[in-house]
Amino acid sequence: MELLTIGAFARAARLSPKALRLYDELGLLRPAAVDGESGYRFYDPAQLERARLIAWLRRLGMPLARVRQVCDLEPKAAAEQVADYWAQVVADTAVREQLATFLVDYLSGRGSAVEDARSMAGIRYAARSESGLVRTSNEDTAYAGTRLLAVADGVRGPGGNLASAAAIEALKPLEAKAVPAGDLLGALADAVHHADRAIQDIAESTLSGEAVTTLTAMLWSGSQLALVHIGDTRAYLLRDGEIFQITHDHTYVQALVDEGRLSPEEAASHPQRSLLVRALAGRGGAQPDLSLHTAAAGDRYLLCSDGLSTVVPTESLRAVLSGTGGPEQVLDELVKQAYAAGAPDNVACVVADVVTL
Ligand SMILES: [Mn+2]
Repeated sequence: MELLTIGAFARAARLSPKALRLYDELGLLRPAAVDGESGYRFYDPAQLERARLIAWLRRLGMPLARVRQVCDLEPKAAAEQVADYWAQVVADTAVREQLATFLVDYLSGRGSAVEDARSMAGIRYAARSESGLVRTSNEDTAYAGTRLLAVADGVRGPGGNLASAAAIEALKPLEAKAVPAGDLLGALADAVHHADRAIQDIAESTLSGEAVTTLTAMLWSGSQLALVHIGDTRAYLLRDGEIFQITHDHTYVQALVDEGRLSPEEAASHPQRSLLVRALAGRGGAQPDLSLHTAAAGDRYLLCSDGLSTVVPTESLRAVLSGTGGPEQVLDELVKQAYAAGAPDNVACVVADVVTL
């Protein structure tokens, strides 16, 4: 067996001798032999594969302790470990991305507080939840108050209606006193955590052990509004005659659309379209989307359950929201259109207008 010097081995592995010395010190890759007098390290060419694997895992950002584990595994188990590690990185990055977005919004919104106070004074709002024409029970809950708007769609089953009601109950304490703009997202995130705990209690009291709900809610502080969203309930903004969906459905079909494997039209009629990939299910670790928005006088917001958005096309929503009537009249018209389309599911909606006094 011909041993390689550290320099030759480093060149063959496309690593620096410094990296190899580090791997030796960390116990990741011991030289095959060390000269007793000079201390020179020698390597077996058969060690190249392990050296390269260590280098790749380090480039991936994997911590040393985990690199050591992976290197000692059979290829198949090692592949699973790398996949697990990467899934964790992606999840962590998504959380950090939200935090970064929040900080950018928050810091850029700071200077305009005085102007905001002039341009916006409050909201006018209305909320409604109806069973629809087919369902005999209503698992949807809708709520609107001076600072809080929310809809929740409980997944069918014994705990569904309790879960949607509990999710919104957990948010209501936020109405009691004004939350400073800088605390909006934190306050909402805490409330969602409480909601998840309450849903856990409900789940434990049902026969199936399950209680699941979506939640889409807004909390206001002056012209700043924080949006929390999990599941397939939605929030829309009508601004200057245009409609924007400002939430992203956490559904299996939306994920397929995002990956380019399904068109939005195909998704709309897909048999699995209501399958949720994220929801509040009382299992801890819920991952709602959180975002901060700046409202302007004249904005109109709609929060709704899929019982509305599935049967009334977005263009029709835009047309109704563009009407000159107040929130109650808009709700009348939205519900009317859902019923005209057969109202196969429960319908919950909240409409809020941003007004100057
Ligand atoms: Mn529904």
